[in-house]
Amino acid sequence: MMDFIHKSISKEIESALKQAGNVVIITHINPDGDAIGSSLGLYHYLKSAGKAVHVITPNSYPAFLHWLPGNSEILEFNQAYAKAKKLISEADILFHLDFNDPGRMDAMKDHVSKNSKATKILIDHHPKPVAFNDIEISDIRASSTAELVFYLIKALNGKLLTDRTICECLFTGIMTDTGCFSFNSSLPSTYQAVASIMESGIDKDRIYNLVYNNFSEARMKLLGYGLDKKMKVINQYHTAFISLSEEELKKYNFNTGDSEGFVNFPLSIKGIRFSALFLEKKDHVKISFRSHGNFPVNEFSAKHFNGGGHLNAAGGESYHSLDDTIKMFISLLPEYNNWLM
Ligand SMILES: [Mn+2]
Repeated sequence: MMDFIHKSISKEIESALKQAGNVVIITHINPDGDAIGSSLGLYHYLKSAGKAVHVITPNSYPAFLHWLPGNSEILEFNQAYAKAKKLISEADILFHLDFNDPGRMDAMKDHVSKNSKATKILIDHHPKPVAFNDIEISDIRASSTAELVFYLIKALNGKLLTDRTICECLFTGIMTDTGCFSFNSSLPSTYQAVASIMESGIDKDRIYNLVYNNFSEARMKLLGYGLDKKMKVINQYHTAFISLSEEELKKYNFNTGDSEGFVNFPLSIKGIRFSALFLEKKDHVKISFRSHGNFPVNEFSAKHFNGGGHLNAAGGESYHSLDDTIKMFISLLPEYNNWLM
């Protein structure tokens, strides 16, 4: 069994919780399945433990996560600004879930740093967290933050892991952050957690359908268009990418989450080891990177595209035009020849 949660850490969290009345769980901007799943799993656990607890996200998240139990209780900072600010100011504990840098809180960052006296607890699996917490559970070996929350709950009060509501949320986090167990999922600990989660009686197939078979017709057509007309394969560098302009996204009635998973498709071409997706937004280009093997897309993104993330999955941003961004991307590839060959 992995020692994700050291005894001294769970003791510290236990005693912090004992003294706390108000707890707020914060996750990162553009929350994904792990951000929402881990936050709601912890939310339901803390509620069962008798805490006043709230989840706050910096902004909205895709509709395929809206079915999760507790979804309607989540506050979006940019929508419920006054209430969220008050809750953060009054919190005794702030949990920071699934991010390693306070900048990932976006506009909430300043409010948290100026107006919160809470004990700050990090639960995350991204590399090298910035020091902004009092207590840290940070482990890149974990498949997901949801897996770490599972082991934290197990250490605090494992009896509650029979709760189906908690387990549905944690399963969603693990499933989405591993691409249905296709990456970041080579350790027994992940399956030990999932085995225990299955004991709670969750309907895994229902969850899969709610998350993955829930797309609009327009999204499927955008994917088809992206693959057919907008994918470029650069065999020399084992690289492929898709780019979509603001106009193209508009034509397909683009909604948050519609491009989820697009970046993974080029990686299933034989020989392709590096994939990117460029989406033109109003004032920047949003970029996703994926790789097979050792090529560190988090370092690539941090160095050239204002981003970061995991070894094989990272995000980034560019403030150049879409065309210039792509030109820059292509021009960087020779530098990484040794990694990509
Ligand atoms: Mn995650």
